[in-house]
Amino acid sequence: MEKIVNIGATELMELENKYGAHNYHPLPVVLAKGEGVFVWDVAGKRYYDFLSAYSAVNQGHCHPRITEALKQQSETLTLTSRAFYNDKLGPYEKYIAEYFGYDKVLPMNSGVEAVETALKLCRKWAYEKKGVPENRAKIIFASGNFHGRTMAVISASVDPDSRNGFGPFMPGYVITPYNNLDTLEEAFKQDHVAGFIVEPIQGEAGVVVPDDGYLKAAYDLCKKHNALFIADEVQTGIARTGKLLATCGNCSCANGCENNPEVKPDILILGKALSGGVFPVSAVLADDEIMLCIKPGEHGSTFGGNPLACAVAMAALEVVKDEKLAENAEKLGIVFRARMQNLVDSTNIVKLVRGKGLLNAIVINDSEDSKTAWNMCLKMRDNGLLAKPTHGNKIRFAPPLVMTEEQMHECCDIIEKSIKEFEK
Ligand code: IF1
Repeated sequence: MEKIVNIGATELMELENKYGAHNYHPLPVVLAKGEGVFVWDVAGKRYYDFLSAYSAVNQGHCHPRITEALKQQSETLTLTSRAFYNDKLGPYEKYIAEYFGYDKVLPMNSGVEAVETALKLCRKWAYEKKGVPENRAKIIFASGNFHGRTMAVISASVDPDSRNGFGPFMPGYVITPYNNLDTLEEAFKQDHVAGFIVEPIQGEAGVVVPDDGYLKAAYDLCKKHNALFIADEVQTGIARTGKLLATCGNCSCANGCENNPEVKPDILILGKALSGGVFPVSAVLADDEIMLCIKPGEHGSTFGGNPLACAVAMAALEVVKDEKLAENAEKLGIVFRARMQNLVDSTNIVKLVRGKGLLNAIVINDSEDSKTAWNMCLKMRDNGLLAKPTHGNKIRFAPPLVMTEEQMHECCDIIEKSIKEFEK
């Protein structure tokens, strides 16, 4: 077998195309290194990363404290399985449970596994505590959702790319419009509703921010109907939207916003930045009344709660607090949206900017099937900044949260210059 060394970008892209499944359509750039807010391609060209691996790299690429935890633990003990206890799991579980203000955590790996775990937990709670008759539990989803790629989760999708050709689908789901309390209330009138699962901001849908008060009112509806409010904060959580969690109230995160929540989800789902993007670490948090509905042998994962993940996740969460990343995301988000609003006001090519903290998107004044957003991303790449279009006419901007204000202005200059070339 031939060993491949030192080959260029074109050959590397051809290798992926020839030997990898065609389940993605990447922007043509081949990355070889990352540090903080920057990534470098194989030719050594530097870019600002405005995707952050879909918000997994909130702490910045290769954060030294996180990689140090990885190095140390990787030389000590990486995996025991849950057949035995390990010396990192308990301390990590205490740390993360207290960090987010819950009795218990159930550790998993990928985001979608944590979503599946939450759905199973919700059903189990409905049968054990709410008294729903066996196999009759219903879970309400919001239209436009993205919760991952497994069968149970795509069954709740309305996106044809996610669904078509993968049926039959999971029963027991109700899909209602996002950000609509009337239809949600209507959905709750059905029998045997176990819970409602929602993204506080819909990422994949193009960074759709619901009206103020929507989450609280949805939470209140859950309480009124004795159903669980499940927050998928895989993308919005861990400081991305300017607060530790997007469901938090307007408290100071560094001081523990769990004491003053806007909404305290009955089940909280976290992933992505829980490891700072080092490898898949996800978690489901809930209080005893719910979490203890799952008994030994009823759910699990070979890798969930492994000591390496525990060490990495603990370091990643410490960085978020110590470096005040929520506060920085809040501050820079205001700068970013003001700069983009200038662009909306001064050109005819950007329709609007929306988002919270450093989870933002612009909508291009062109149709969903146009190539404009894609071509803008190519132009930004040439100018040293990486972002990805979504749904044809939107561009998501989500840099690592360790950016400085000066860097943010430099980035906005790049975005402005690149986009202005497309003026009509
Ligand atoms: C891909 C989008 C982002 C998520 C929420 C669960 C998961 C995700 C709210 C599953 C994953 C991803 C996966 C990624 C693209 C990406 C994405 F564009 F599709 F919508 F982030 F914006 N809940 N989001 O956003 O987590 O199992 O992937 O760890 O390539 O599919 P996972």
